[in-house]
Amino acid sequence: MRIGFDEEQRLMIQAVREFAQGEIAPRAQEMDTHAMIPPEILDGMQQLGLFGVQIAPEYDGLGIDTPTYTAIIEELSRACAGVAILLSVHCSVAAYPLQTYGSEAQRRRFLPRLAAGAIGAFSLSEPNAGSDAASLKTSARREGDTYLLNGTKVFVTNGSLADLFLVMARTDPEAQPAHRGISAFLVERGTPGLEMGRQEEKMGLRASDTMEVFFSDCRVPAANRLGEEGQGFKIALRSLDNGRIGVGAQAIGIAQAALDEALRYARERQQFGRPLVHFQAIQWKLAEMATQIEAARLLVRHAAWLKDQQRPFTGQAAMAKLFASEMSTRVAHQALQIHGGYGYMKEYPVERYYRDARVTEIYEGTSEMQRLVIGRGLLG
Ligand code: COS
Repeated sequence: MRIGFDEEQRLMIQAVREFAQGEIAPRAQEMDTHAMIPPEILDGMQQLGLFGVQIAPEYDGLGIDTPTYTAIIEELSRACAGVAILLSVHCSVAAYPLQTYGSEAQRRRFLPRLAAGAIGAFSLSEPNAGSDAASLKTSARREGDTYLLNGTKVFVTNGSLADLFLVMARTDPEAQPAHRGISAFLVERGTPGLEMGRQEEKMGLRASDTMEVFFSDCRVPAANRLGEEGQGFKIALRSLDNGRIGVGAQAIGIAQAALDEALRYARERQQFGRPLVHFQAIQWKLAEMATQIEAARLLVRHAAWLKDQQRPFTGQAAMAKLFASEMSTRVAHQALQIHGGYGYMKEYPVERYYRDARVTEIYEGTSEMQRLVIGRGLLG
């Protein structure tokens, strides 16, 4: 595996860093308070080509490699983890499965739109199907050259903004095992019967929108089925493998921001007549945080590299996501501790990093599910 980036990759990452620090970071607190991402930020992302960052050039994307993509997600996340997950979901679990499993006609129809800034979403979880995703109940009944979708999806990231939803629904209720009865569909915003439910009020990651989505006799053309009937669960799991690389990168960005703030604060804050950084107890905390971040970064980049080499990456993506997310929570915890009482106040950003980090241990597969995937890999 090559570590480091060439000139072109570095320039792209630098451009995203400048945008993230110049335009996103100053508004991160406001986005957290008001639970929204201002349209100017989405416009800026569009101008940088970020919505097409991993889409192949023949479909109007930038076709950027996955390690560089992880660095981009990290830079966005350092500024605002909610903006980072908007892009990660769009790229990893919407555009990627479309590019990987879509017919040429589907790719030509949808990918240039996604590359130009139409936003993608992924709808798998249901009120009673979370970790046990194969037990989902949303149905897709074939009627002529259409399918009729009925059911409820929850925790849909980008729900209120998305133009295209990748939806997993059951086409064969009798299939054994049950996952072989699940198929994947591309559902466009505006399709009658696709309705938005409530916007979730979250502890963290508040800039990112998380919606309930209802399908009530939602008629979708058969031409919008992604892959074969019964292939939907595999498409979902493969998309999540990819998504876990993005969430790992997001977790690293949050941790890096927490470390940056802890370092800045520890240099300024004087106690017992000296800046905090002069105390070895604080230096050790900072050293531990930096080491953990670096380890997570290498795991994420390695999983990304394996994916680009067309080699199996399920286990490595699970390891990267598991380690990076738990690391991010620990690092944000220590950054808050270094801030003492001020860390608990809204005036400083560390309390936001602490809230934002926590969900990375939960979504796109909990830490327990990552351990299960890794364990199964070990057992063959
Ligand atoms: N990529 C593609 N296919 C995969 C896969 C992967 N990473 N992992 C498993 N599969 C296939 C298997 O080969 C199997 O297919 P066949 O029966 O045709 O051989 C099928 O998927 C089912 O595999 P398995 O029996 O291992 O599935 P389980 O129901 O036991 O579930 C876990 C496996 C728990 C790992 C899976 O359900 C999971 O990842 N759950 C978490 C879901 C999640 O992340 N939810 C959050 C979503 S964010 S909206």
